[in-house]
Amino acid sequence: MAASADAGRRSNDEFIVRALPMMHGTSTARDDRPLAAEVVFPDGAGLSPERALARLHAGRHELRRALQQWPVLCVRLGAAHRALTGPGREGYAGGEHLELHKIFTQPKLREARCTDGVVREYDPQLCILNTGKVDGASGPEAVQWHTDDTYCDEPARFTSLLARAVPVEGRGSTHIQCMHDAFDTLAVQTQERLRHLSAEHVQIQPGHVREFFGRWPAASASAAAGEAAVAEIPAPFVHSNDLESQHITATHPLIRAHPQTGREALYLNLDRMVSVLGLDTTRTCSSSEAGAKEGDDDTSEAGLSLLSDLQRHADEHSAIRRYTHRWQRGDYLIWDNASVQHKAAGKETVHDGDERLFWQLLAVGTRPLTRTQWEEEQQEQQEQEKLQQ
Ligand SMILES: O=C(O)CCC(=O)C(=O)O
Repeated sequence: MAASADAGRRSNDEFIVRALPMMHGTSTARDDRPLAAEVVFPDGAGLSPERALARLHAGRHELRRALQQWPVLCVRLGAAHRALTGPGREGYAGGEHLELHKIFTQPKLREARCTDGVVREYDPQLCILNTGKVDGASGPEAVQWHTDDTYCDEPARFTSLLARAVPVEGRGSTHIQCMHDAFDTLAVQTQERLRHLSAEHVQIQPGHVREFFGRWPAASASAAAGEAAVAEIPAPFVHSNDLESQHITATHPLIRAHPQTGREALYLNLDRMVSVLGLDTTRTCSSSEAGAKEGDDDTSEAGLSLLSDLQRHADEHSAIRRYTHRWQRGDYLIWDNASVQHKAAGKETVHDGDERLFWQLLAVGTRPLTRTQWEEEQQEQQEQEKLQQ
């Protein structure tokens, strides 16, 4: 399949990949490329779902390259998705989502510590989450900036959402921002100090009880499908209210190198981070962007205040690129968790009675590395390759 292209737009006979406009932050010194692109079918309205998937599958190498170029990619399935998930096909399993996800990446099994204390992985068919439901009483979840799956040792490289129901007129958007820009716009001395810090992430913050297991069948598109799904959940996964004692934890650098390019990014998820490690050895970590103060006795509080300041820096700096995704039903949106943070626009952007429902899948990732570790790993790989020649 021949692909012809310029920097912002690539096309072949079967689909077109083109850049999407950003909302803010188009003028960073290092990088002003758009964050997001969309994949559209020139003859979309009449396309069958099978044909759409076959085309994407045939163009998978081009699509994977596009995902390296843009950290956010949206496939506009439109009518093809409606046909796939219309009457009689609204079941829980989400096979089409999984099929699409595999065109781009390798699905990651979700991990949880179960009621018997053992950490287990889920079958991908069972790890499709319904997220972002709006029923008038509750707003969309995830309204603060975050990165997914950070409590795992090897957090998900990508997250994808398939939009099954969306509010009309673009309400209930998802915001995405570039964490390479967030790093680049810090003072050089602050960057250097942060390179020596790491943070502890927990699945469940003390005091939070999340109903993981109860959530998916309850929010499933049809009650019958939900019940069938419950019946399929293996016994150890049965929901427990005692999740606080069952959390998974991981420690990751505050500044991570992108696994492919090595480019550094701020790695923040205030929803899961509970402490900063290494602060006492970098006591001069003070600046307007990084608030831990020299001589601060309480490193725990100083750590949390540092994290808040860094997040505020990411949220407020005008040179940080941001993209707002205005959902259309049938959108498959995939983003690179090593490059961006995301959040739901929030309740104020939706109306009572709006429906907003996504399936979510994760992708296999690797342990986040500092730039130094990344360079060492690259060197080792090159030496291995030389030995094998
Ligand atoms: O509902 C949204 O817009 C965002 C969902 C989200 O945060 C997630 O899938 O991790």
